[in-house]
Amino acid sequence: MLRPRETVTRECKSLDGLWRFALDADARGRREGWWRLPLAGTREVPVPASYNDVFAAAEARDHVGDVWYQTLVRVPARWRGERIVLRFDAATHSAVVWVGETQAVEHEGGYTPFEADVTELVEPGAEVRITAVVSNVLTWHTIPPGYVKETVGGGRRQQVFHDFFNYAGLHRTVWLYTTPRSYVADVTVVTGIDGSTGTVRYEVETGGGEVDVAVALGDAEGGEVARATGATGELAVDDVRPWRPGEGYLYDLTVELHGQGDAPVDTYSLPVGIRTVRVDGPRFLINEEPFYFRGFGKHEDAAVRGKAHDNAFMVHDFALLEWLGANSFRTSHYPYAEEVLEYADRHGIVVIDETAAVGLNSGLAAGVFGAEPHTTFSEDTVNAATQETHRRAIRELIARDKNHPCVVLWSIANEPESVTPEARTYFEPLAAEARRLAPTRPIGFANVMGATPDHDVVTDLFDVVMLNRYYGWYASPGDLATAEAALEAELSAWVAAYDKPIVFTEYGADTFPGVHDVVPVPWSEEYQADLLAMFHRVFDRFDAVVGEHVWNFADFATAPGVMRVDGNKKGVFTRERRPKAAAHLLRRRWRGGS
Ligand code: GCB
Repeated sequence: MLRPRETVTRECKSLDGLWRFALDADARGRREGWWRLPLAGTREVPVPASYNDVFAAAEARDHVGDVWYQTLVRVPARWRGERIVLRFDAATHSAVVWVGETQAVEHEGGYTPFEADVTELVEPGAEVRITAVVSNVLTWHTIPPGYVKETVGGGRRQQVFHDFFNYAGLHRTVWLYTTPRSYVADVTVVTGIDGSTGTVRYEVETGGGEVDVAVALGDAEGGEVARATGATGELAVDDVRPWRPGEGYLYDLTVELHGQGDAPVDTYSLPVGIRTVRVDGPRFLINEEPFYFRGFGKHEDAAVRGKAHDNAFMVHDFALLEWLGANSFRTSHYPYAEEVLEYADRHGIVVIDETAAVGLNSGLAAGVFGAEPHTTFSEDTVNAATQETHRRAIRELIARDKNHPCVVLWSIANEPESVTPEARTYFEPLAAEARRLAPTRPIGFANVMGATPDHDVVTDLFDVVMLNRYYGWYASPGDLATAEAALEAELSAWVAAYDKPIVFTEYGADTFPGVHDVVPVPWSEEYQADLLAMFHRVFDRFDAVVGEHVWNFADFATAPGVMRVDGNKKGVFTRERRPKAAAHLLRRRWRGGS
């Protein structure tokens, strides 16, 4: 799915700003047709933002169900004759959208975009009312899953099976944009390198009528390096300058559609990084060179705005990654804003791109998150309908992110149950689907503690072993000697069982900033640093370990619970991005190479 871009034939109008807003605790709006009139009440909400923390009210923070967003927008008169599209970059977790009185689009899945051709629903020059009802409800059939509990106090509570706050709302930009009536509908590129020659295989999908396709590839200085005609083809680039970690060199693929006249009917322009990715035994190769992941599992999370995309936080987070000497991160536990991937493309930061499939694990759900005891995979819990949603989530992730050079590995789930025959039945077709859709990138999933090679039944379906391990924290807290021995033993078992690269996608310890001790006491800043150093000692003993992603980059909000003090404190930075002692340890390791 193409990101909206301004070109000579296209215009984009962001609808970000303050929208009218209403909580709908009694679920009346859909019945009463709230889209037909201006929303009642005086509340306004910023877009993009999670709505939960912007109002000083528990009814907003803990709301379960529908909320309503509404705005009035004037469609530019000069858009007459154009195709007009309304696009939501994200609505968490599901939405129905009306343009005026007409339902235009609905979508499920809180972290991927959706759009509708609204040409027939708007009048250039006139104002139009756009209304969206957004639900934060998670069920057994959503990704991520959850369920709603009726409480004895009479309220409704959202039970989640994951360790981050269930922020909701319009988290990313809403756009109105134009294309000509005949338009570039999609572009897919696959790049290769052979000696000093780069290749860009491309495929252009068009909509709206018979047109001829022409493509041209320009370098970063604006010079043309290759051109071709036809909806599919391959471009060769002499003396290619590859995209590589630390150097986000991008070419620009301009796609033009031609009709009768001289001027192009439509033009779209796509940044392209030429690079290869491949797994070879235990090595992870980018441009045929071994790559070692240094970085974090992150979250889209900040005070007040919750999960909304924010350019200031984005640039600052990337600056902190650079300060540390990190070269990569994982979009734990959902697809991040497209702005983030584009930034990573331009700056040569490597990304493990994850779906929102977190919480498919009854052990954790009941043990850690207080859910009722249940079986993960069953008719009544995670079932064929959930699997279908999950399949769609994989498709939408790949459709959105397939052209980003920064993405080198798809993670199709975080810590699912992976030790039962049902898990294999569930994951076999999903892994196959990811491979079918994106055969040029390796695939993986983040394996949960306890799913050791003697119990796990799905790792053979994947290319990379991704381990989330909490030795020294959830296992043997305060005893790093025992933790080190256990980690080393488990790692030896993985190396013996699989000839695949191993990336530690999580390891870490909750740390309350400002707590210090002279002996290794959990929650102190010294303990976090000692624990990370212990993991690093063990990693360095194994060639198959090709990456270390600390959990987490920064402290983040979670549901309240006895395991969490004002959120998860495993950040190397606080939620405000102040470094804990461990940040300096990582900087020494990652910048100094020691
Ligand atoms: C995990 C999860 C992550 C949690 C983390 C923790 O294994 O993948 O979402 O936040 O552990 O801190 O417990």
